[in-house]
Amino acid sequence: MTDGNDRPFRIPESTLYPSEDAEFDEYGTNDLPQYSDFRGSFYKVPWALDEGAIRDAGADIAIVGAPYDEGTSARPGARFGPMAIRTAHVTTGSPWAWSLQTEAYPFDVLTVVDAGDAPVVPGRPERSLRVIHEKVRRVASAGALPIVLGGDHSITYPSAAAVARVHDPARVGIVHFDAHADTATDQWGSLIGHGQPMRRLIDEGWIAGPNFVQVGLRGYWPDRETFEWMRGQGLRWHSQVEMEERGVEAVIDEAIAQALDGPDRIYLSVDIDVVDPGMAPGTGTPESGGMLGRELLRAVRRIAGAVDLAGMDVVEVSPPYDHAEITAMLAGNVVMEALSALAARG
Ligand SMILES: [Mn+2]
Repeated sequence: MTDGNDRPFRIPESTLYPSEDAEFDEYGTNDLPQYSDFRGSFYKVPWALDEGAIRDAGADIAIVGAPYDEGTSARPGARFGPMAIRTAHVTTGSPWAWSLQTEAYPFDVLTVVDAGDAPVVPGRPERSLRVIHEKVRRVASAGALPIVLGGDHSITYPSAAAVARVHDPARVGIVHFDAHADTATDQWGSLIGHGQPMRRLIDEGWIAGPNFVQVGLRGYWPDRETFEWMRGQGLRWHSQVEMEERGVEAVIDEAIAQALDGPDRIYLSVDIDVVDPGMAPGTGTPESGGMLGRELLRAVRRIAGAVDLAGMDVVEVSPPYDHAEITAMLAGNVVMEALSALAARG
């Protein structure tokens, strides 16, 4: 039987395969899919575990894990955050990634390494924060920009203090994305819970109050007295409602100007709970009515593309409460947007 066109259908023989002999070494680790030959680092970047290795690599950026969640007041699990963020892109990521948003190859333009985790152990919270501080201090001293994967928000206290110590506190402002101000006096008597890090940083003089700028606040905590203390310190904040009324863009531009009113560089702290729990469910203290994921990514691109970063963290990813890696993937993309924006600056 013929339908009037008897041209045969033949799938062409592929010419892409090498000879059988060459097959074993056909792909290098970076050419394989992320899930194949995955060795645990962020986007398969090389490990550089100490200051010497970071210097030898000439690293521009170093990923640091801070697997600590003993400051959590409600739902724990953020100690698994660094592991989850590093593995979230094993299905889709690539060291050859090209950013559609900034038209840059982040890993091509920048030398990015993974410095591993701070040597945190359970049951010794003060020590854990001290070793996180020391790890971040070593990375920053070696000349790399630390991007710290939390961990609960307690880790911003030792991390931002380390960056301020290396760069000079007078030169560093903070833009802090969060549903919560994290400026309470104490948490059931503890000064180092995840509700306190911002007060510690200001009280100890690591960051000047007027250069401490918070974005995304909402919900029912902290209380009036705490906001009065914040006002007394000159701290500036922009609520979620303000972003809804003025637009995210206008608020971010103002936040940048306020953080840099004196300092010349910014430490960027991103609590993933600034994003609506619908888009970031895997977190310790979810708060309804937050930013869209894409709004946060756009804001991070704007900041990393416009100012000199001194350090950055992404915190409060709690994998046991996550679903389908939604939150870990968003946190990984926050890092990728910062890298892409930095790369676009050349
Ligand atoms: Mn927080």
